[in-house]
Amino acid sequence: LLEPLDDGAVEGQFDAILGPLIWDLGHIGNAEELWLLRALDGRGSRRPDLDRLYNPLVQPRSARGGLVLPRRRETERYVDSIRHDVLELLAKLDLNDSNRLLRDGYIYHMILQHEAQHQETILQSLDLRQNGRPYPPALRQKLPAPGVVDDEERVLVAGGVCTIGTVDTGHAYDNERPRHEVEIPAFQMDRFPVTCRRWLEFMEDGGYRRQELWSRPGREWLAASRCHAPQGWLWAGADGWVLRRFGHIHPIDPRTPVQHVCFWEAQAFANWAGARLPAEEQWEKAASWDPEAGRARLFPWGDDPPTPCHANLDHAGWGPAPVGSYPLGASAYGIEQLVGDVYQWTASEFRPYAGFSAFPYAEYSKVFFRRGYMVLRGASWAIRPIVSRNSYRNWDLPQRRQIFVGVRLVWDAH
Ligand code: AVJ
Ligand code: FE
Repeated sequence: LLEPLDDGAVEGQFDAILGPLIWDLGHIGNAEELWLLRALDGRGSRRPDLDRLYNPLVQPRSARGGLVLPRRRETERYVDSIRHDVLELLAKLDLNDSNRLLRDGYIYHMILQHEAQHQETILQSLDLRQNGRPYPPALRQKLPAPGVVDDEERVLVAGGVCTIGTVDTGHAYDNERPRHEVEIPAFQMDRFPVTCRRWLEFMEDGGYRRQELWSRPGREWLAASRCHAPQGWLWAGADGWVLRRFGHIHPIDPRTPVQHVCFWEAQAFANWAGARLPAEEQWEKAASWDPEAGRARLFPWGDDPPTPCHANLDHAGWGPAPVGSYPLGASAYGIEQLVGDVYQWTASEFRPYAGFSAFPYAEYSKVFFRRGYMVLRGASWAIRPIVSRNSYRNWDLPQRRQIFVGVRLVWDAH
């Protein structure tokens, strides 16, 4: 991801809400050292001076641009030498060990997911960047051809008991446990994520001006940010709205899921549509529950890991794919593009499930509970498959829109 960029782009900070790219790179290596060499093998810190610099709780994102960090070459040498030692140690270890960190390969999966999450952060920065050369990889893979669909179709999810969360100990984060039963009354859900076509209709109907559609904090965000379209949408006069993505200008494909809207915008859109944002349990039931088998699936389509036919993941599209592109990725209820394309905002604040216990460290989830973070569900086109599953919980502050997030609505069933 960093290779096409010059040193100035890698070492500089584009935006106060994200650190410089070089911080993410060094932090990826430092986390790998901490867990895969120090915690697993009892080694001492290789560079004690770096541990504080790359500790995210000591250095909030806004402060990272002001740090004196190792330069690019030195950082690359550091992460390469960590990776070298990690692979050497891995060849000697027994993953069936009774050590809970090692069992089922957990700590390796955690560190792989951690790197993928920071790759996504790097992509968020590159997408936000306004000056600088367009980022080169505009499109890497050919996506499946979309079918013709009704982007406002709704699906009924019958009421009843289902399970939420997971018992998986190989990949899932602590916040996805314990698995528990929940009774969820019937509801209707969008078959697809909200498209740019629907979002444009909201804008043309005065969505960003009609105060009654916005919550009080939403109105405050609207007044302070002066936003009147999703991040990256530019008014091009006679050409209407166009999209700036990684510095490239594109026409807006009305069939693609809207992305880069904050929670307050998602909420106003839901009010405009006479709908609501899903509670995270509603989202998970729609994605995972198989009513015939009476059990939860790992992915919407079943238990097999994602392929490029199931979902737009793994940087495949460099943006969301048109709705109707992934019929093979439908959940048991027939709801599509739950995983892949864009995360979806939920109405739920990030909290622990009853019986939560932090593992392997409190700084992953626990310090973020009940701090005003909202839960995002699903997986974006910018995340790796190893971080995509029905029980995965992502979160961010309600005013954030640099994330690859969109909207999916629910309605009462009648
Ligand atoms: C779960 C994506 C919100 O990026 O802040 C990375 C993941 N945690 N390093 C984040 C994470 C520690 C986290 N999110
Ligand atoms: Fe991290």
